[in-house]
Amino acid sequence: MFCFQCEQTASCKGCTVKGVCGKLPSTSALQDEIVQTVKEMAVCNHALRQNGKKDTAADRLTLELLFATVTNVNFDDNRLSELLRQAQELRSRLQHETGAALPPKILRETLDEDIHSLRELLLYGIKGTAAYACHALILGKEDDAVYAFFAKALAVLAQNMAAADELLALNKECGQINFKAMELLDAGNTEHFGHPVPAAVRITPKAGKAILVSGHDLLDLEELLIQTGGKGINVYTHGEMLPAHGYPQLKKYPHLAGNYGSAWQNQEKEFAVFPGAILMTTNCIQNPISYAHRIFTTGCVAWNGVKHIPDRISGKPKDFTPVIEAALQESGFAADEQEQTVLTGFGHHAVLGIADKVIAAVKAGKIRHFFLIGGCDGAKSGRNYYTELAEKIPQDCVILTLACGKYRFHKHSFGSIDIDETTALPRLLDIGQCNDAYSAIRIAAALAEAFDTDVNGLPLSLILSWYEQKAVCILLTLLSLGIKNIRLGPSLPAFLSTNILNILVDTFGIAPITSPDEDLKQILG
Ligand code: SF4
Ligand code: SF3
Repeated sequence: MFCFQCEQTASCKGCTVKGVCGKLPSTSALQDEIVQTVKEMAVCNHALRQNGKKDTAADRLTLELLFATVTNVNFDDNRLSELLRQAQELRSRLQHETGAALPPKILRETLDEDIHSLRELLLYGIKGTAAYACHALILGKEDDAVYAFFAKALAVLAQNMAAADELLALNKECGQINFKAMELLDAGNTEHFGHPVPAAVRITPKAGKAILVSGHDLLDLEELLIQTGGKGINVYTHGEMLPAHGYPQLKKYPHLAGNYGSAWQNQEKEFAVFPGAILMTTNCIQNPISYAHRIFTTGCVAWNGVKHIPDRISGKPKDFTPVIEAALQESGFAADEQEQTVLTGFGHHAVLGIADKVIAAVKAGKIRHFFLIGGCDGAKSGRNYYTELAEKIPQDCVILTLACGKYRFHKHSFGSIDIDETTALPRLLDIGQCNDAYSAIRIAAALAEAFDTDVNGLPLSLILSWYEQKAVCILLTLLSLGIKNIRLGPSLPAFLSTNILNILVDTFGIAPITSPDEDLKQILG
């Protein structure tokens, strides 16, 4: 096997024996075959589109297939084999309909290093975008521009013809399309669950039976909340599900009791002692050795041998009865722990609602600088940088967070800034999940307009931590918007060649993180 699509890849080069994530060679081979078949499907799909036709089944299956190959999503060879079978069937049908010729498979070893680097950057950007588009589709939002780009770009990747310029342009377009996908998801989430409002979220357990819900899928959470109503079960969020507490249509459930644990890489320890059932709605899942009997997967996420809750049929809710029964069989929490809370819910609607006050505070010198510390968490020790940085940021600066990297420091007390006589602005504002990078961009664009500048002219620094392919597509979006001087860590992607990295540094000023003191000195002077 060979895989170097995520930040924890072995020796910062590539996983060749077994994935650091736990991916087995058999799983890796199935995922490679799925990606190859998706590219071949795209050759036919693109040909079909050039003839003015479309195939909705192919467009939608493309999202699902790619999402299944994202890091920490699907480790179940049986489910992957079934997905591969569906992909092959669809490819054959499309090939028959279009008469498109399938190009020979490209061998990695035969590619120029820089071309390979740009192709992988594009593929991972597309995978991340597919994940967001998949979430949006679940909420009834889709856009043909996304599907048309996937067909075009994946058809290019099926062949070894594109030069560096074309691949660079496609990477930029991928960033733009991912913005569209995140916008669709934002519309799906906010139309369905309301605009997030600032909310204090309990992070200590309450006495009683318990279900822990992880991942990004808010509709799964809502259906579970409805089905657990009146059953004496408290529902807790985990990881990327934390921002759910800000949505009016989710926070209204009294048994949405709080948030438990921290980021994904600590789950083996934290899930082992959680006294209830666990539901994984998306990545990141790890090997559930000691709690396999009480963890469930649903949607795109799967683990060999773990019970999977089937998809909705004809719009009917999923049936979470097995999760509820498992929770009732476990002991639950014996007693209430003393209440502690963290804040979330600072999406674009909430922040822009007080934009005038924030702008006035910046002009009056009460807020010196904004730091967006966004992105994924992971197991590497270098990630302590983000904790130290957050702690060292001066008191007159505001920290914005999104995605699961915030678990390193969001329980610390950062205080607030009195921006006028009546408003104390918390110094740490959690915007939401990784896909809420859309919200961060909306906030930055509105501030830029108010200050009559562009985002690069704002007192704002983006300090990102990456782990998997969703972070790659967000990075492409930021670059496609012309955002410069992003600091990236904890290590740079293994799939970027020296030359491609140099292009990113020269064009966009991307810089690796150094030390919190050094970076703060450079940013604040
Ligand atoms: Fe290795 Fe990451 Fe690929 Fe898993 S997803 S096999 S850890 S590079
Ligand atoms: Fe985290 Fe997996 Fe990326 Fe959505 S849950 S941010 S790593």
